[in-house]
Amino acid sequence: DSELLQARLGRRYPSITVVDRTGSTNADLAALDAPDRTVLIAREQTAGQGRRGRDWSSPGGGLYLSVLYRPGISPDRVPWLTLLAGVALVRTAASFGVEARVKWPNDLLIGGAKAAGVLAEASAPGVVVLGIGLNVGPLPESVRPGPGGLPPTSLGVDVPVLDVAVTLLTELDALESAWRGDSGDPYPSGLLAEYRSCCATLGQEVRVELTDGVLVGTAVRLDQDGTLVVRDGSGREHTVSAGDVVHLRP
Ligand code: BT5
Repeated sequence: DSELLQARLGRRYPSITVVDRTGSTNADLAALDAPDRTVLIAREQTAGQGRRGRDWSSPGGGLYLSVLYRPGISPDRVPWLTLLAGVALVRTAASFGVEARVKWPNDLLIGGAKAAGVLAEASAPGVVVLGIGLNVGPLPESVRPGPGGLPPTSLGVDVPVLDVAVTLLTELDALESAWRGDSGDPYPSGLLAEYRSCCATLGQEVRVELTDGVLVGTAVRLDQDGTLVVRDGSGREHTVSAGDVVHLRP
């Protein structure tokens, strides 16, 4: 499998490993001193991680993929990797005939339910591990939302998981190379426009759980650095870089 994928993706990714099962592809890559764009794919995870200590259910039939990037991504640009992955996921779903949108910052929504999640972690200075979990085939009963979570769904296509991986890695490469390329443009305006067009959060009334309270308002735009700008009832604008966003009108 690994060699087949390597052949299909050429030199875009120097090292691609496919395993049947592991704990967490993000944790595995973070523990390696691996070169830029090393890819690890698992067909199943036993300890899949979501954000903030949450779990990612990872039964067989889904795609669990991590890419290690180094060096040259400054910490303030890391949030963009999450947004890039969201756009790559929307493009991938579209290529299999499925219309999907992104709930800011990291959930892939199909019909209002969550089909994929993204976890970008700075594992060492200058090293970022980008993890993507995507439900591909029929969803087992064991996949359940956590407290307050979105209902889960799946791409729902009868396609080999590794074919989906090839499309996703190809889209990710196209987006990430353009973004990280030597144009020196700190503001990826084309990407911002594409993100806007596939973002389900913008224009919505949202409720945001912040560490120091709750913010209710309208998600009006994304800043150039990828943060969400929410306008509250009194017209004041707040930037939200972390925190859990809930759509009030699904
Ligand atoms: C995420 O966290 O959405 C990030 C998920 C990243 C998973 C990938 S798989 C490859 C790599 N290796 C890892 O160990 N992780 C990455 P968050 O936004 O915190 O969402 C977690 C919540 O999503 C859970 O609390 C559940 O409510 C829900 N959930 C868990 N598993 C799910 C699934 N398979 N499908 C849909 N929703 C799920």
